Amino acid sequence: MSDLSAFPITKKWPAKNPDVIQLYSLATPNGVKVAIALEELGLPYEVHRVDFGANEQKSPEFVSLNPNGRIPAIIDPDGPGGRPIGLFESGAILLYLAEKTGRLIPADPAARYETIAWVMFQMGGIGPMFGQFGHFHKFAADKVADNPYPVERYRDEARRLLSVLEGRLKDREWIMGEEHTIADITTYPWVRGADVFYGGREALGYKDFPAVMAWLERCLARPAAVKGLAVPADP
Ligand SMILES: N[C@@H](CCC(=O)N[C@@H](CS)C(=O)NCC(=O)O)C(=O)O
Repeated sequence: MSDLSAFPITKKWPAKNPDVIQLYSLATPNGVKVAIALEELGLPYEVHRVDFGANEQKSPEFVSLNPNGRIPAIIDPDGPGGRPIGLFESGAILLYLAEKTGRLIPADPAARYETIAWVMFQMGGIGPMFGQFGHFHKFAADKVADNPYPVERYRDEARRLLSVLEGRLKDREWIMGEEHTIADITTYPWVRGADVFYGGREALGYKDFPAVMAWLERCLARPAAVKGLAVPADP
């Protein structure tokens, strides 16, 4: 049986099965990415719910694994060299899982780097900009009620990013063409989330991006998406 006692996070969230990947998460756009990838790969994992209501993501135990105090994070007991590894940042975790299994990323080196570029496009663009849009459009709407600038700025940037994605997807099934990859898995929870969590479908003009909408439907129809989007389940 694997010994994860070197990871203080396991004191707060004990591992029932320390031989499988430990996932610390919530069903947010960044959190579900890892669950979806694990479901796509059929890798066994144990999920630990990190309660934002109790600010658990900022607890010393959580921060010992991710100094940035944000979900998702993982421990893989079977990391490089057979030794346990802890990881944070959803993009890094997706890349790790893809490289560990040789799946969800093309084997061809040029296509592999292109996939990483699209993962970075989400991590540095879609995630942060959609997140700020959602903040001002929904969560802090009362604070900016007499100043339209923050919503307009992030709405316009989110729409610009959607138009980049539209161009990429108008003649492709998946972001990398025929292969469903971590580029898709990192991106679609955000396109879905801007609608489901922020109610942004109208403001972002989703109807103007038909290729993105068709791709989103294809992504959401995958069995791994159906399962992963509900991990961890609400208490
Ligand atoms: N770049 C990070 C962002 C992670 C992130 O922002 N997670 C959010 C949930 S989607 C979070 O933990 N928020 C809680 C907080 O900020 O305290 C990643 O992709 O892993």
